[in-house]
Amino acid sequence: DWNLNEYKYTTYHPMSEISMWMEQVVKENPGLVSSEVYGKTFEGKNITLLKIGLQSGSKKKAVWMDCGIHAREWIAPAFCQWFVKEILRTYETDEHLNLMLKNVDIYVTPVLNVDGYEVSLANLNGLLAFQTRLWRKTRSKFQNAECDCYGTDLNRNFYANWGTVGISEDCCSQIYCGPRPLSEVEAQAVTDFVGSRSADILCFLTIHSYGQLILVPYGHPQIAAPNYDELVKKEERERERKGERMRVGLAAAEAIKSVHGMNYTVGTSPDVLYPNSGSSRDWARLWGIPFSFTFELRDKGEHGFELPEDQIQPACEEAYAGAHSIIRYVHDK
Ligand code: ING
Ligand code: ZN
Repeated sequence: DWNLNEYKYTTYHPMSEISMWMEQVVKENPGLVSSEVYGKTFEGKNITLLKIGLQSGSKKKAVWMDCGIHAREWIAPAFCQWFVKEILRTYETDEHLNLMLKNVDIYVTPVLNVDGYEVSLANLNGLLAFQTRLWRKTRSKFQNAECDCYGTDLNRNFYANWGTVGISEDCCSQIYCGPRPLSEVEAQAVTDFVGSRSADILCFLTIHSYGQLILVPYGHPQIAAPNYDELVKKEERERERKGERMRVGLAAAEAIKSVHGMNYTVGTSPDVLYPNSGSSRDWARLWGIPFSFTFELRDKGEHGFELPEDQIQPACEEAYAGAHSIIRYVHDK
């Protein structure tokens, strides 16, 4: 027997501990937190989310956050846990947060790519070769595929200009987009859950590392979905560059900076780095969710994916401020 006060948020945890943590969060916070298994991974493991919200008479809106879509980005699952912990710590005294939890349910998936995360984490116990620490993709392997490599890049596998730019068709590549859109059950699970509730979802936040970025749609330089008018696209692209989503992102970056002085860059991925297609962020936006952002947490490359544990706390503190700023905006709007 243990209680949540004993959980250490400033170390990285294997999936078994994160699962126990989720169970305990639900157990210690009945009426505020529930959990739901909304899919299974390729290897048949549960994909679990926590739903955080207070009972209220009215019909509720929702906010989505997923972490750990890429296996090696350990700070992301650590952040999802921190984010939940902070809400639990403050919701009774923070009046505005309390109000938000009456109007909005927050869905948090601490680890989406469970199979990949376990491969990357297994290195902790010295079970696997060093290289697996930097595993990124899922662990899928398709029968009759003429390929010896495992895994698809989940963030290239969504139904958003799938297979067009910033991808590889080589199944050994880190950015392999998969044999078809939604070939990955993990991407399908998010698509089903979010897609069926999209009318209620105010914002979609997907958490990665590293780079200290807040990315707005779209990752595709010229959105080219079927039936999508070219002129509308061009105008929409311009609007995205200057518009409300950019301003909300910039406000989040300001909030982040105010915590530990760290600079986050805001923009579309083609503007900030390079274009990509098939991301969950683009899919959510195309599906009609008004606000959709990718966070790339610390750092800017010094440690990269192997962010030291002594940076978990400051990285999470500032990212909490950024996420809170966005959620507050979409709620108050
Ligand atoms: N980055 C994301 C990726 O899927 C991204 C998002 C795309 C960033 C394109 C910049 C440019 O590649 C990571 N770190 O996974
Ligand atoms: Zn990533």
